[in-house]
Amino acid sequence: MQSAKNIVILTGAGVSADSGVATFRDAGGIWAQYSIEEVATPDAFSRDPEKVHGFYNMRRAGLAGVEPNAAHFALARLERELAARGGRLTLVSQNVDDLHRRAGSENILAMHGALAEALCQFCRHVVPWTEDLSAETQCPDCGSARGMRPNVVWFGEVPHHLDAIAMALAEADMFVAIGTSGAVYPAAGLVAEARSLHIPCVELNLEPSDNARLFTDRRYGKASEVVPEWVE
Ligand code: BJW
Repeated sequence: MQSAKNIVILTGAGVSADSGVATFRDAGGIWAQYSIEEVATPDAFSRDPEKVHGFYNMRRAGLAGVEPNAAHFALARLERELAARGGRLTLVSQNVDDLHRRAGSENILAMHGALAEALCQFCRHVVPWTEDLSAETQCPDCGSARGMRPNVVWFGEVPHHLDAIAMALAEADMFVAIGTSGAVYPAAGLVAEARSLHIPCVELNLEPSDNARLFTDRRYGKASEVVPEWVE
């Protein structure tokens, strides 16, 4: 790590677990309590927008009570240290919480969107959003009703910033995945892309992910402990 200058770090729900944010696929995680088909697809939203809004309103409200943990702060510190020695950290986050930003990270590519933003399906305007959404919410830009949705990426939708992620990876001399199960593509495919570029690939997780065998270095434990240790 000390010799790397351009690092791409992919984060998943596990990096926020020690802040009290639920993960998706761990025992008791979000997908054990809610059906993906009922809350996290465009079809679900067309069928029953109030149910989908209820799911995301609950999670958005929950963000007000959580704080970044030592892993988020360590990554923000690493970004500043790399910048000071002429390098760059690109933080590719699958998380829709805003804990990386609140910890001080700046170069964040939020590939699955943001809970604290709303998207108008008619005019594609994205606005910061901290209140509840409902099927009646009007777009503050075009005035349309019934078109506002959480600005998150559902199954079957194309994640954000894919070109920027590919460019950052092409210039990286190290790839790191933190707290992600490796179950969801295209994020789960980044380690294979990184390996094809012959750069070191590090997994930091509570336990081996689905992709663990693809990494050249692995460290297991809670993100709030393992990440600061790795950054030191
Ligand atoms: C800790 C810890 C601690 C715990 N410390 N660690 C068949 C094959 C291949 C692909 C597909 C396929 N069928 C369908 C697809 C595509 C589909 C997909 O991948 N499906 C799979 C299920 C198979 N993907 C898509 O649809 C994506 N779009 C797409 O493919 O578009 C086509 C396209 C792509 C590219 C170019 C052109 C076209 C979109 C995926 C959208 C995912 N959306 C969600 C919801 C976001 C909104 C919301 O929050 O509700 O994103 S699903 C959910 O999973 C969320 C997460 O970002 C994502 C990944 O989850 P994550 O972060 O890995 O969490 P967990 O819970 O899975 O894992 C937690 C990890 O933390 C674990 O490893 C724990 O061990 C660890 N952990 N505590 C450290 N304290």
